[in-house]
Amino acid sequence: MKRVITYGTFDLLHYGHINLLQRAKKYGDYLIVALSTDEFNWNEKHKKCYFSYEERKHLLEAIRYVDLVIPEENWEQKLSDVKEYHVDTFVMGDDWEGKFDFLKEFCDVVYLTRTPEISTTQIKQDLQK
Ligand code: C2G
Repeated sequence: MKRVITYGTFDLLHYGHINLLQRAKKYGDYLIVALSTDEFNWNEKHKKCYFSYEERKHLLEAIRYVDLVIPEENWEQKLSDVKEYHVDTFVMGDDWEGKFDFLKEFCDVVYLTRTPEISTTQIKQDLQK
């Protein structure tokens, strides 16, 4: 079984996220999503989520490409996650290009193109018009 992992906040969930998850799943048979906790988002990413961790987890678990959702609690857990979950491929959007190349000695590292023209920031701005 080929295992894939990706990380993110996924709030507000949109088709750019779905595109990423759909393409990430193609690299294996089992896709793990490490979902940023509310605390991690607030303290480290300075993001205030609209949906709570549990609500975002519920949404992700309903997506056919996702097999497991685990909490992302800090920036440093990626290597231990790769080892603990026997990950073959680490996937992120290319806005993170190069940032996780240190994992290359432990697994494949793939950066996928972001879906243009959609972001949570854009959604919030459009809703205020
Ligand atoms: N994404 C995408 N296209 C978009 C928006 C997002 O492909 N239009 C991808 C991002 O590149 C990322 C994933 O969807 O791979 C999740 O995006 P975010 O929830 O914004 O995640 P981020 O805040 O980048 O957190 O430790 C890594 C971080 O947790 C990543």
